[in-house]
Amino acid sequence: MPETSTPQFDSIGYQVADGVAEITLDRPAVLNSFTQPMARELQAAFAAAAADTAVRAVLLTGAGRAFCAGQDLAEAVPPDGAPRPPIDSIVRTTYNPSVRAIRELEKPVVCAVNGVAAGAGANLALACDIVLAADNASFIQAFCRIGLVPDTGGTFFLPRVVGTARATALAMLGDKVSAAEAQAMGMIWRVVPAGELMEEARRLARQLATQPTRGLGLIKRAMNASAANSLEQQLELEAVLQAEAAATADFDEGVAAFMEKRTPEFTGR
Ligand code: T3D
Repeated sequence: MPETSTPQFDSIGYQVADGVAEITLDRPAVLNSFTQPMARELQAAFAAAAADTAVRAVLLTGAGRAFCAGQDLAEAVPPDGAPRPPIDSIVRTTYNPSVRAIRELEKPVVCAVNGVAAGAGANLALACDIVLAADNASFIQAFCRIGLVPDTGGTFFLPRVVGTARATALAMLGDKVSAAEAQAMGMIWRVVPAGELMEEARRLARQLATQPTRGLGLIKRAMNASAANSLEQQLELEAVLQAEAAATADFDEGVAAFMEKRTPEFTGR
C-alpha cells in the first residue's frame, strides 16, 4: 500500500475511506461562501486526491444547510472603505484554478448539493461529473443580482447542459431553481430526498471507486474535449483514448471476468 497522509485544512474537510476522498466546504455560518484561503485549500485537497493512488473517486459537498453561497462578499467588498481587492484577480486565483482542479482530475467527482448553491457555488457544482441534489436544494445564478457576470465556468457549463435560452434567462434573471427543476432541465443527474443525500452520494462514489479508474478518467478527458472538438476530432480522440484504455490491467480483467462469467475485480491500474 502506498504511504499517504491525510491533509488537514481550516475551512475544508478532507477524509479518505473506501477509495473515496470526501471534500467538505466547511464555513457553515456563512453558507460555505468562498474566501481565497478556502479556495487555496480546495485546490490543495483536489491535488491530494489526484496524487493519492488509493483515491479512486471524489465526493464534494457542503457542511450545514447550504452547499456554497459563492464568493464571500465581505471579503470581496470590505466594509469601511478598505481597498477592494481586484475582482479579476480573485476570479483567476480563486475560481478558475478550482474549476481546473475538478475538470483535470482524471477520477470521477460526485457532487452532493446539500442546500442552496449560489453564484460561484452553483457553478462549482456544475463543474463536477455527477451532481446529486437534496430535494430541498436550489441553484441560483446570483451574479446578476449584484451586477456581476457568471464565473467559475458558468457561461461555459450552463449553456452546454441546459441550452443557451435557459442559460441566458437563468444568468440574467438570477431566479432560484429548485433541485427538481434542475433535474428536469438536465442541469444535474438526480434529486434525492434530503435525509438520504449523503448515504446515496457515498454509495455512488464508492461504486465509482470500484470501477476501472483509468477508463473513467479517459471518459472524462473525452467529455472535456467534446465541448470544443469537431466530430472528426472527437472520433480520432476516441480512437486514441481507446488504445490507452485497452492497455490497462482493468481492461484485461473486465474481458476475463466476462468470459469467465464472474464479477470483475478492478484495481484502477
Ligand atoms: O470577488 C468577486 O466578487 C468575484 C467573484 C464572484 C463569484 C460569486 O460567487 S458572486 C455571487 C456571490 N454570492 C451571492 O451573491 C449570494 C449571496 N447570498 C444570498 O443571496 C443568500 O444568502 C442565499 C440566497 C444564498 C441564502 O439565503 P438565506 O436566506 O437562506 O440565508 P441568509 O440569511 O441570506 O445567509 C445566512 C448567513 O450567511 C448570513 O449571515 P448572518 O446574517 O447570519 O450573519 C449571510 O450574510 C451569510 N452569507 C450568505 N451568503 C454569503 C454570506 N456571507 C458572505 N458572503 C456570501 N456570499
